[in-house]
Amino acid sequence: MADAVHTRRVFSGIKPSGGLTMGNYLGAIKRFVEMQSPDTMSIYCVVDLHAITVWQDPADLRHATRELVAAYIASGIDPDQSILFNQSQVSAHAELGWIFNCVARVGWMNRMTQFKDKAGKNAEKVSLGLYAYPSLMAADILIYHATHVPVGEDQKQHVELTRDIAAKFNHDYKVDFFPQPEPIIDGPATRVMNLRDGSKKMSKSGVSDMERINMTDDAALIAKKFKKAKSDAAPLPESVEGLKGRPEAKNLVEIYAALSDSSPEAVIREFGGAQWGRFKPALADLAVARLEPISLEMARLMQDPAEIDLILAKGADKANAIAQPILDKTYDIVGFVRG
Ligand code: AQP
Repeated sequence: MADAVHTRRVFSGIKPSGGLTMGNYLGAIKRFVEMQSPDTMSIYCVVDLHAITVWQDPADLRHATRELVAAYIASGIDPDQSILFNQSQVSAHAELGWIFNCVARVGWMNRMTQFKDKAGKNAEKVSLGLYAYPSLMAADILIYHATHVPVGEDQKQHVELTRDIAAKFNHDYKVDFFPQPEPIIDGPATRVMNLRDGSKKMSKSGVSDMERINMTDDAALIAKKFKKAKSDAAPLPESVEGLKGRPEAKNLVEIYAALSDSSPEAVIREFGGAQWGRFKPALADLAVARLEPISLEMARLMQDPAEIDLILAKGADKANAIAQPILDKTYDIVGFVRG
């Protein structure tokens, strides 16, 4: 299914399940932008079907969907170069998702750590959709025959499951139809941690607003959150090895490295031995310099929701044009009769 011009197909998505965090930006969007290139077909999705695996107020979901599109564009995703759309407008995702529900095994789903984390002690009460989420994610990727999937560390297991589903489908139907997509997990911020607890991931749905930087936070709030971010009593170490066993310090150094397009080694070269009173304000200034232009542009784009909806509709047309033939072929392979 290789495209004549594009040597690789990149797919990734983000849930419109609340305000975007700096974790989503550094772990995903920033890297999506870096992967746009003339030899790449890049397909970036607002995965609204995934968002409703946890209850979303309809008005909030519409707002979060448009705001996520605004964030993609404000960060540098070009809707003329990349295909940008929301998942629910391309029904092939859900249709292939059902077929994959019948390919994936319950035992595989039971091993998904993200489900365990999100369901917690409440596993009996969460939606069936949350449990089946990884097979829909496999469909999101494979409905485009995507070859590369840039994600944060937390999604690695789901991309591995996608590979298992593709292999089992090909094996069961004796075809060589779905490719084995590669997760792309690189850069210094593949897992940005919670600012108040370095053992937990920074999430949109985290309980306290102080534990995350939102893409819409203003300069004063960003400075306040970094000032109050948990650190420890020691100054910054003289080498990156010294970050071992210091999760909060490691996280702040990695955030600085990602925001400055450098590496933890370079940050330690500059700040090794510094006290938090020097490092935290420098980190806050850097975050404001990097994030404020994006949030201002997001606010500007959000003033014209009709334009955002038009971008999504055009993107959905392009996505449908790729997805539908792959779904048709899948239906033929499975044995569905169509008139
Ligand atoms: N803290 C993070 N560090 C690095 N990458 C992250 N991603 C999410 N959080 C971090 C990456 O962002 C992409 C989109 O994620 P998602 O919104 O689809 O789902 P998620 O991983 O469940 O994100 P959240 O923020 O934790 O959402 P909620 O709280 O609603 O469940 C993925 O590539 C993810 O790796």
